[in-house]
Amino acid sequence: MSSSKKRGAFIVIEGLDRSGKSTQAATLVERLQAKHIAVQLQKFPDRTTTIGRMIDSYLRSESDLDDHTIHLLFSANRWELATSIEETLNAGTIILCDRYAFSGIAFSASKGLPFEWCRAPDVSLPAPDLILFLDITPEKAKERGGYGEERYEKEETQRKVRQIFGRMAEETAAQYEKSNHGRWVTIDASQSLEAVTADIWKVVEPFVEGLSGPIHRLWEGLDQP
Ligand code: Z5A
Ligand code: MG
Repeated sequence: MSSSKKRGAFIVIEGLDRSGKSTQAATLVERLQAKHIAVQLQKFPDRTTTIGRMIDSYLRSESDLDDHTIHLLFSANRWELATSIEETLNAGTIILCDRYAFSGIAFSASKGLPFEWCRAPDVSLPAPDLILFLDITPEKAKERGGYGEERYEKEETQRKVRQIFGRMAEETAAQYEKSNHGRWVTIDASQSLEAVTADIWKVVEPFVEGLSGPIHRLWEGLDQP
């Protein structure tokens, strides 16, 4: 007896500061809702939880934390929402996620923490079915009104972060290809808003009807030959 019930796709939007993640996420949600497709927007950090409020205070430089501590808090913020993400996906709703574990690695590793150490706490989180990486140079991003007041919103940090995202793009694409699950797609985010929206839609469209396989686990089995 086979069930034809499908789950929702787990779609993550990643990218540098000012690459347009939140703008594109909002546009995509509107488009899906207009087509009566169930979708839920999730943003990380989720600043509404107790852990999220500690992160918010750190990002605004209202409190100081050791680099390891803040890294683990970002990861804990994802873990505290992991069960509800899985339940939502299994109920048939798409989750559109504005930043995820890839940002966690990129920003902490840019401060000098070892890459593998940064990845460890996020191993086994729900794995995205699709990662849309909005790529833009820090120079071009800066033209969009300059950087803000929060930590990390500096050109030099953004440059290092972009390098680490580049490494993750290669590794994740190779791993996803090997496991025959999921996709990492790099989008040129320096284009006009409309052009970026169109590129995103082309990649997202095949995912909107839902998926039949199980939700995968992030980076599990990575060390196995
Ligand atoms: N962080 C971390 O360290 N560890 C973690 O695990 C996680 C995060 C999850 C806060 O993130 C910080 O947390 C972040 C990483 C770190 N630090 N930095 N940098 P956040 O998500 O709250 O903040 P953000 O995403 O970095 O900033 P942002 O300003 O929200 O960027 P965005 O969402 O990518 O951009 P946007 O708001 O959609 O657009 C920015 C402006 O550009 C806006 O005026 C738009 O109208 C304009 N825009 C957008 N697209 C275009 C195009 N195509 N052309 C022209 N103008 C455009
Ligand atoms: Mg944003």
